[in-house]
Amino acid sequence: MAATIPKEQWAQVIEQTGGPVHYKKIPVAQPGPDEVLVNIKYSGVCHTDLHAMKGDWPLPTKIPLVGGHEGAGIVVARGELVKDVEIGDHVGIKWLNGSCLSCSFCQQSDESLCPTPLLSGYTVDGSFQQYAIGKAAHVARIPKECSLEAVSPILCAGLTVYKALKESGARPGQQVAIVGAGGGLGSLAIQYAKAMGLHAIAIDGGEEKGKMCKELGAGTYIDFSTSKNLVQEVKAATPDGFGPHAVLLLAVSEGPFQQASEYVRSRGTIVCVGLPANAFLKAPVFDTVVRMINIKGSYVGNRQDTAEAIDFFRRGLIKAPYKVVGLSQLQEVFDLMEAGKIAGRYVVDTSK
Ligand code: 8ID
Ligand code: ZN
Repeated sequence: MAATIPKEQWAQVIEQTGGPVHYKKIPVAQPGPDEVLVNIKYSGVCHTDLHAMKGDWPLPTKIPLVGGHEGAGIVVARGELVKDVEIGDHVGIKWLNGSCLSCSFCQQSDESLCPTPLLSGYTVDGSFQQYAIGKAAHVARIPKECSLEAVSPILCAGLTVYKALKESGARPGQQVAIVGAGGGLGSLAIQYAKAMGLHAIAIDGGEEKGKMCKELGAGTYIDFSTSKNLVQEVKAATPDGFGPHAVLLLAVSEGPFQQASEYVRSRGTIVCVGLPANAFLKAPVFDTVVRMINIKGSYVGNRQDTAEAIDFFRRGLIKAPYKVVGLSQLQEVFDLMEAGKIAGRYVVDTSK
């Protein structure tokens, strides 16, 4: 057992859908037989956390709710069935907190498709607190050489874009358009794309995000807020003018989901990742058929994808910018996020 586990802790609690978050003291939970208690040190703030607070999706959250699913910390207690996670291990609380491990999806390691998942910061309390519970089978294993603050955004943003790039089928040397490239997922997508030998065409709005995308390694930056002809510009950014082999849709607005089929290359793949509220996908059937366009979704990743995404980070291949603020400032981060003013990721420090 770790030296001291307090009875109470600081947390950010959503008391009603729509928000805001309340910074207050709540009890520390005890892990069940197959669970670990993690002293969360840092947690990235994902746009999903804002969707959860606002009630954007057709899936209700638990209320009251402690959000957060990019929590990096240290195991301080474990249930009696847990054998392969030790007290003192560095682990991550990710979106998929637990799954049944026995349905036909879990059996094939498609855990994110489990019909009875536990979702951190959504259906179970997540990482915007100092002590969070995770199912031992699902906590991400974090090597001790990784900085806990820098690795935290990998636990959702990094994992998700790494998986989406794999799902896109794009091969080294090919072009991938990243829509929403200046956000949390996008900034990491540029880095993973580069590490995987892909050329990134970054699309987002504003000069600050443009500068960041170029610094992260995007060959081209297209500003959707000023572009006169985005479709033309995306195609022109590919050597033969036929458009990118893949498109990662990470934006939190519906427009780009309708537009991607206009610039994706024939036989190319559009991967939907962003989850704007009440949004629908639309593409012309004619183009989809005669240009053999693939349109698919990608949803986080499994435990193996998690280990791989973290290993890219451990090897020093993934360096995306993040800003650290206190957990007490979470509402301010949500306000900036809502206004589209965050370039990269914010990480909250649970000690402040
Ligand atoms: O597993 C999944 N599929 C998964 C995992 C994690 C997150 C999905 N998500 C979802 C989130 O719920 C959210 O809907 O991905 C979306 C992006 O999350 P994020 O990266 O954490 O959000 P952000 O940091 O706010 O970045 C969004 C970016 O989109 C840009 C914004 O400027 C911002 O930089 N953007 C928008 I809004 N409209 C755009 C447009 N028309 C656009 N960029 C280009 N074109
Ligand atoms: Zn997330």
